[in-house]
Amino acid sequence: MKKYWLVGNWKMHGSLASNATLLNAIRERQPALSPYVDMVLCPAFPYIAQMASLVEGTGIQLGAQNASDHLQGAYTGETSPRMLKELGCGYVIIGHSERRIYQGENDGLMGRKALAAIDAGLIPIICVGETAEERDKSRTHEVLARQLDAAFGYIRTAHDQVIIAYEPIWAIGTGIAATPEIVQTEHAFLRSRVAQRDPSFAARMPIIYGGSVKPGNAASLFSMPDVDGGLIGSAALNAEDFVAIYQSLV
Ligand code: G2H
Repeated sequence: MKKYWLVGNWKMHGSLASNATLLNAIRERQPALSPYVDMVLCPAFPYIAQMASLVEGTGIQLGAQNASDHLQGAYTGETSPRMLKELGCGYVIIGHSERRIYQGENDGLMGRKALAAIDAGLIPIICVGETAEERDKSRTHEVLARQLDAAFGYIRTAHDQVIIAYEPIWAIGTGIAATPEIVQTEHAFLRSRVAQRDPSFAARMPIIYGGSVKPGNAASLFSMPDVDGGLIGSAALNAEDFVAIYQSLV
């Protein structure tokens, strides 16, 4: 059976109390997880330790929303991927468009962060995606290729593991998801681009979709052959919606 990843990106939401409530509600609705669908929750940094203890023994995995491109040193305010690993994270989101837009992160930094994450033993979830303007100007593939190539300048396909998240910026938090056909086209493009470097790595590389995934559109998006799961934002903050999306994969 095909394996999927369902990643909840909680962004800058939550509190000690609401995190516990949300996790309990998810577990009540989905007490047992499928071996074919990895559920990963990515809370804000201050709650990583809290969530690590709450998910222990549940099968739910933990990820962070960002990490430094360094493993340690004089980098005030930064968080090392090694620290995240020590706290129980298995994954880290790298290069989310909200970090590119609001924190000025660029392709080169994204590549270095992906490498540091890998070196710390984390699986980077590398986000790529075009703006509405870039799509309108037929520049989508140029942009995706540039973002992907920057990251793969650092990734050693012989032994590293990464997940690519296709997140078209025009679909993020807008309520308007990309159509399944657009998602399939772009995922196939991303896979073919990586195949130019290493065909067997590309064939096994998970590519997940993010951008306004909801219970109503999840099944059709996930039915596409090159879609290996989802990166869920606002719907991940609602247990009923998140579990409904999970159940569309099992
Ligand atoms: C895209 C996604 C999660 P949303 O950012 O990364 O958020 O599902 O709210 O569009």
